[in-house]
Amino acid sequence: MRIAIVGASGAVGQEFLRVLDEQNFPIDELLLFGSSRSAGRKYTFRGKDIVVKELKHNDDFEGVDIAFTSAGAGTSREYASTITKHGAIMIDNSSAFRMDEDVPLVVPEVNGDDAFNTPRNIIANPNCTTIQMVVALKPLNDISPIKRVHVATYQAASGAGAAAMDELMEQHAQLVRGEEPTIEKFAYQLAYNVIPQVDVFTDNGYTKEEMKMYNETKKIMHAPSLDVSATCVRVPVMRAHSESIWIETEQPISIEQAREALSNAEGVVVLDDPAQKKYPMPLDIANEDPVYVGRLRKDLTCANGLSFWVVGDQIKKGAALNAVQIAQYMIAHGKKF
Ligand code: 2RA
Repeated sequence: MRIAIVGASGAVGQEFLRVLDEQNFPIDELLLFGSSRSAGRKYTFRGKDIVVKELKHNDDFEGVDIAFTSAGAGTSREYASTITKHGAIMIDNSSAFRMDEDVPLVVPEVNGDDAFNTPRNIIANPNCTTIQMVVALKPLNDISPIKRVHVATYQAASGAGAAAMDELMEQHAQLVRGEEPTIEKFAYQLAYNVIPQVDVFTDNGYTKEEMKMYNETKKIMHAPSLDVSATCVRVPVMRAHSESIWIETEQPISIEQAREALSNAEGVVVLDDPAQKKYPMPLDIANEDPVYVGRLRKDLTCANGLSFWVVGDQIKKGAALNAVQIAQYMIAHGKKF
């Protein structure tokens, strides 16, 4: 297969290189694209050096089977037709097309079959916070439909990209040296702080990040009446997002039922032994593939309520890995590239 990565120098682009290799993805030729700034950089994949080409409106995507794109919504919008016009499937990590009716929004463990309905040759990869949440919601929703979700996120610097991760490290170093911290990527100093804002505010008082969780969950789970109220918070963690989730289901679900369903669910690992102080934490889950669930308990405020804690690597399952798994799902279910 001929595979392209667009945005190859970014945090997610670099993760694509690692994940494609780890997953032993079948690749005859890998093409890397980026902005004029990253064009000319060289990355090694399976022992071969590949030079990043500048993304341009030309025929570079002729013969490409799948293009994994992660270069921002503006770039995705501008280059979608250039990328797909010769038949390539574009699996896009940006927010550009997620809510378009003719673009499927896919998490393979939840709605993998939607990936086969691609009138525009585009498949959207959901936002990282939504991906890890719906992977955990699906097995519970299969027992009894979820009526509503409350969620508070604890989002790592990685969600804002490689430069944001550098900024967090640099802030710590600057503070230790007694210097003023550099603040460019976040609204405030993130080191030794938490910031209750991810992305910009919308008119209803929620941020765009919070509204992504609201809208994307409905689309992925085919549940237009499933409402999600989210508070998204940036925390001084390098990599892997955490989420505290409360759900209300139509029928009560016992802890035993929930634990069994989550333990058997694809892509989920239950790590939940309070007596042994065992629960998932971002420091341990960074670089892991599955979504981890712990702190499973009844919600004391709601007869049909459950509460639990979910941690997933934002760059992996929240971005590159989910996109690669979409392609793997399609291949496993008969798609010929
Ligand atoms: C963040 N959700 O964590 C974003 C990245 N897609 O900032």
